Amino acid sequence: MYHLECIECHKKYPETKVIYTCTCGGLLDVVYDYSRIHLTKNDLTGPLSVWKYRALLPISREPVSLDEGGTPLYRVDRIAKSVGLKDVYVKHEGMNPTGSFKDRGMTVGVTKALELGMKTVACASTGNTSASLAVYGARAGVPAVVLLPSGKVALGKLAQALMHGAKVLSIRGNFDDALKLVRDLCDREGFYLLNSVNPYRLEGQKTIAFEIADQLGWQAPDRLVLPVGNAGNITAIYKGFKELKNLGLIDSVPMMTGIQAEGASPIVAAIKNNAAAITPDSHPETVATAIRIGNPVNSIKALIAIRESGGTAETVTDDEIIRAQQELAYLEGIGVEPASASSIAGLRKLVELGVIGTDEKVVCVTTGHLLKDSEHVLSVCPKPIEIDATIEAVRAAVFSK
Ligand code: AN7
Repeated sequence: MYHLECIECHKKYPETKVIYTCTCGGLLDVVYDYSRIHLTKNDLTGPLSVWKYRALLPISREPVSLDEGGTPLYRVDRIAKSVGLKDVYVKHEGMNPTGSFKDRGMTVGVTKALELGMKTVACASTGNTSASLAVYGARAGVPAVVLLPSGKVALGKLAQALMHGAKVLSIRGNFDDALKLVRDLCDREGFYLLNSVNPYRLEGQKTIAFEIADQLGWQAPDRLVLPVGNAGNITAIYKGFKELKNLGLIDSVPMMTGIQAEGASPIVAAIKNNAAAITPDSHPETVATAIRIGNPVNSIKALIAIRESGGTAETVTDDEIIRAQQELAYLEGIGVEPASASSIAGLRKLVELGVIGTDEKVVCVTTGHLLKDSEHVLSVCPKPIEIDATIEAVRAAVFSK
């Protein structure tokens, strides 16, 4: 029903082969025989979840699952008004079991690890991938090894990786260094690599597209806006929408619009310079530590997704990210981590620049939950007002300016 295929030289590999990139160095895709997949809207009734779309997932065994997916799509009229649009939605991926979209990839990826008979799973991570891998490793009963950039991982994410029993290694280097090391480690030790270079992980993440179309009544929005780090998610979501279009379930694919932090923006630079490939950034820096990535492994796929769909890419500053995070929190009651807020910051900037038209229906993906990074919250919000335990002090404080 499916195989792995290089996006550069189109060499094919059987789905039973443990391989992450082609012998030519190209990225791999999972390619299905779509002529054998007959899926209609009537087959897709019932509650949302990753495994609702099983006909389009490369797994035959019982999944390792914690009921991932099924995240809310909120209409956000106050944000829409604030940025000058009419039709804006937030797909809040922070509502997944571990608080980020990574769970969609991990339920598929860790299940694939079991199918392939792998004994240990591993990843490098800016935080969320490690939290998710630790949790799904625990659920599967398979040991997990995670490599993190020392001192640059939000505490909530680190806490998850530790509590769920992963072997946590803190690397004196950045995410890009950690990814290089874990790829080497997996090659040497036969561990299963679950970074987004693994095409099976992206298969899980493409279900974000399926759910959005499903929630909008089998329609694609005009535009999808999301944060970009290692560029797996933008690639995966684009593939998801394309598959729905191939199957005749939707008529169009949204303009894929990637947002990066100004201090870590190689994909935006490549789009603006019309370059065939990115120039890696050796010193990425941003308050949004989740996307503090200078050499995105899926950049070639992401450039294709953005260009083919007629989308774009834009940077936002750390201050713009924090403002967007606060706005989403107090205007709409949606709590997201800084990286996720970059989608809202990017939306505002692209409307101001006239790139996003005022009649567009836009979905912003918020990738991770507010509670992932509470240290950051305490550093940008006013402190609690500490007072004596008397009603006079309470009343004075309540009405203080
Ligand atoms: C909240 O956890 O790369 O462009 O190692 O945690 O698919 O990489 C996290 C990425 C956006 C970027 N938002 O997604 C990791 C990691 C949040 C994230 C991204 C991440 P990709």
